Amino acid sequence: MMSGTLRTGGRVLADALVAQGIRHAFAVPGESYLDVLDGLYAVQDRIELVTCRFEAGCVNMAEACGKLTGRPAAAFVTRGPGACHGSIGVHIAQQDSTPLLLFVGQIPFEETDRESFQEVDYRRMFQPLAKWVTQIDDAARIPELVAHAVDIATSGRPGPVVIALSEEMQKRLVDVPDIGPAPVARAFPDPAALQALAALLANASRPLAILGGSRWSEQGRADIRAFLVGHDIPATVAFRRQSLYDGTLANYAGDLGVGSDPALVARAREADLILAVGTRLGEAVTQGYTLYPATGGAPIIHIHPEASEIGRVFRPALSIVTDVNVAAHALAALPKPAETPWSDWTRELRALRMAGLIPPGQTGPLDLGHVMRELAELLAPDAIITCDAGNFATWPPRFINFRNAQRFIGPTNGAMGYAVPAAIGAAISHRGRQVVACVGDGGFLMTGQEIATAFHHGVAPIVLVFNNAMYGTIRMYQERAYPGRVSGTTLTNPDFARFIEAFGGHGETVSATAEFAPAFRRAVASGKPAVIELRADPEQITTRATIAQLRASAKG
Ligand SMILES: Cc1ncc(C[n+]2csc(CCOP(=O)(O)OP(=O)(O)O)c2C)c(N)n1
Ligand SMILES: [Mg+2]
Repeated sequence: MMSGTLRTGGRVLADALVAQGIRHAFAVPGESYLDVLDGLYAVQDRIELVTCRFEAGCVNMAEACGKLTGRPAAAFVTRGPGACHGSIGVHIAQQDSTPLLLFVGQIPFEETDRESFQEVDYRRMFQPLAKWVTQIDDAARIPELVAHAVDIATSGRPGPVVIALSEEMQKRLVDVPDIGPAPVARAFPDPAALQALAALLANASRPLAILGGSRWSEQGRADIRAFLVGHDIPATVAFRRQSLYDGTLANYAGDLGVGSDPALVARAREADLILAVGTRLGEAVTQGYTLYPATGGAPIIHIHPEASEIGRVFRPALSIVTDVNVAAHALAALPKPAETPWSDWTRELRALRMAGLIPPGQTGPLDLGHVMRELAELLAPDAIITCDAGNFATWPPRFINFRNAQRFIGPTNGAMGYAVPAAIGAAISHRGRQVVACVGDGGFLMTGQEIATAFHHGVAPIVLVFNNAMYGTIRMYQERAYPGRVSGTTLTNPDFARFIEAFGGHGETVSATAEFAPAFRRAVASGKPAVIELRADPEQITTRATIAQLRASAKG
């Protein structure tokens, strides 16, 4: 926008998003930000405004967009109630290190601190949930503060920024230039540290890589792959970070997180060099901080964009503060070693992974292990798979080696209600890609109604509802701690196929293994948003245990 042009704050904000390259805004409207909605009306050819049904869904859609692209999407919610509903997406973005902008319409500035209608102090409310919280009270500062918010969301350890927009500020007419994106400052590794890394590797006989974190670029993924394949180092991914590595490669060893293969976890404890790239060494990855001793164990090389994450629990032998993609580039440039004495170890871990893919057989007519093996064959080569939180969520990563162009994403903070909105956000921001959501019967009825947003915006995700008629994860803990005393964890469900049919979508109910593949093909062919209900045997409480087995071991 040229200077000399007066614009409302609402319009300046919409233009600021355009200037920052933001292409998607997910919103549940409120009278607290009418002027921004009007600004978005003016830029509708450049920003797709997605009208959502629930703020938790709305912010999750934006979070999924940010997770997949590495750039923040914008979410808009109204003050008070809207901000409270939307806060779960901020928590996900914080724990998952996802760039995100959440805008909250604020009360008129002159009413501050009267506890006026829906008044909340967002700086205090979001302080422990967000990377940064601000409030814009001067329309002339919108371009500056939005640019700064994007820089914060995307730099160092990425995360969510919450921006409250006071009401009358949005109406004010100002003459202010737009501010475009700046290249994000990237930290580069010290060449001496890379030498030290190579020296530690030269002394290793059982190295193990753990990949995690966010904002990996295509080039970064290719570079880390070239390094790990070139050095034949076994690659694992952190909890729900399957998107970072091609599972079909001969050095992919599986995931370290919740529900991981105990055999892999046992072998990971025997590694004599840990190369953690981009990941936090957080609770899920480290099996409740037990995977390695905090000090005095095998050397840990920790590469992370934020210095304060390194050595937080596990004291590293070598720490490198750098952008993940820069790190990958530098690692790919290391000379290939003449020999890789750990190659037998790498083959052994891969063999474990491949053995784990064979469904062991389970009780009941619907064998989810076999269903997942079939799903692996049925998914488009570049499908995006979104996952919710629950015990069902351990079936896909256990039985599918996701391919290079496929993307498997889920909330590493364990938030139920993520998968359906994430699938819709993914489908809207990646039109033409196949999108499949995996969700439990519990999680589906938290945000499954967002499927209406898919219809409204013309996208057609396929939702697999794993129905075991319970909050299975909690039942699992219950059976371990209080065997046989089922309390508060059983569910009564609707007919999920008819649920989606009421919206005009395609519904399928699958009760036996052989029914799955034809049902999935019909769902794809329908071209409509689809729900495939998988009537899982409740007795098969995890991929590895039945309820009877849990009870037996709890009593034993
Ligand atoms: C928003 C939210 N609420 C509650 C929980 C606690 N919780 C974790 S898993 C789970 C049960 C999930 O049930 P379902 O979606 O049916 O999956 P299942 O475990 O049965 O496979 C619950 C209640 C959570 N993680 N997130
Ligand atoms: Mg369930």
